[in-house]
Amino acid sequence: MSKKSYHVAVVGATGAVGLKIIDLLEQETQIDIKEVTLLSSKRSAGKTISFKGREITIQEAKQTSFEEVDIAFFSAGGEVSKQFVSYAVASGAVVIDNTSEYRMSAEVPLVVPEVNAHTLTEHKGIISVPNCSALQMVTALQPIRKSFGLERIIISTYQAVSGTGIHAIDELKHQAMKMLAGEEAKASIMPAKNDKKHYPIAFNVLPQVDLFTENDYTFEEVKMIQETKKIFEDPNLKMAATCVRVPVVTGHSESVYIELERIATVDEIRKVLSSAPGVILQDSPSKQLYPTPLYAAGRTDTFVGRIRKDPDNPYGFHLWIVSDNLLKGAAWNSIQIAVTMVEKDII
Ligand code: NAP
Ligand code: 3JN
Repeated sequence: MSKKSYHVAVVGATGAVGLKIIDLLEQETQIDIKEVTLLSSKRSAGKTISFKGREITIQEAKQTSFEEVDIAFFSAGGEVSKQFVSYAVASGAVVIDNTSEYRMSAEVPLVVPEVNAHTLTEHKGIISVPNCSALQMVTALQPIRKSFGLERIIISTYQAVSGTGIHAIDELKHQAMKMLAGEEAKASIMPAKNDKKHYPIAFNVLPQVDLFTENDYTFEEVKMIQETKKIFEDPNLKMAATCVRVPVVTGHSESVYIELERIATVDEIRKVLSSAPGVILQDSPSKQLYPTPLYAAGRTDTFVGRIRKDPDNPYGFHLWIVSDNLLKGAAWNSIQIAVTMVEKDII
């Protein structure tokens, strides 16, 4: 059988996620890429990005950009997906969308390959990539859930600024330099680009990721809860989230409390995690071994440590989960989806 080759498009090619997708596509050996189309807004059209030794000119995304495209990666925000995804699908492309635009649609698989690759066969042209904070959490919890059942999750996140995009990284660095020089640090992005007030993120911690919803949870918290229930196919799962922004460039960290359905020991949990796909156990208090975002940044796995039994609940455990929010949290998960679909011959 002759190997298929694919025309791939990246929408949001100049962004924090898009640039990682391009990096990973360059290294990818499972997908035979015959052509790459790089798309952005008018602002970046005409600039070039190097791909496998060729300079590729970025084009402004248009309804007609997807003719002949087989796989289209979208990471340019929900509005851009809303504007162009239907045209990409109508042109025959499979869309792998990093935005929240279609995640909760019943006909759109919301996929983390380590957890629910089986749902890919149900796709109707669009596959959604979950929110990064939900994504790394479900990757780490799936093996525990499979072995011991899962009743409840209570999570607090410590999210890196790159989750807000390339300009937020610049804001953190700029503020840090200003503050170290004893100058005033202006804030114009954090905690949420479209909110009324902005606070410095350098040398600070902000208990707000995205805008607030009507019930005082933020959209990030709501997305985490809804998406986790969809991925685990468990509407009865009890879950609450507090999402917090910290002055870290890359790598989201999460303090996670879980209540299991069956009693387990810490050693049993370590054992299931040590052989779980996409998970690396880093849990040895006597050696001060635990995951940190600086270590996780640039790696595609999800790291788990600080596993402890709850002192008051025999079904309760505490964990610390860290992953690169731009890789497993977005770009790497997108590539894994494409590779899985190529392997299953459904693309
Ligand atoms: P970013 O660094 O700000 O990049 C935004 C990208 O979108 C840039 O390439 C920008 O192009 C492009 N863009 C903006 N307006 C556009 C338009 N009208 N038409 C075409 N392209 C346009 O943001 P990011 O961090 O990469 O994130 C982008 C999106 O990905 C987010 O809004 C979110 O929906 C999604 N995301 C998902 C996750 C996840 O959890 N899975 C994580 C991060 C991000 P220009 O250079 O022309 O401005
Ligand atoms: O802030 C973070 O750390 C993750 C941000 C994700 C994000 C940012 C803007 C828009 C999303 C997302 O993927 O949930 C969206 C979106 O809703 O598309």
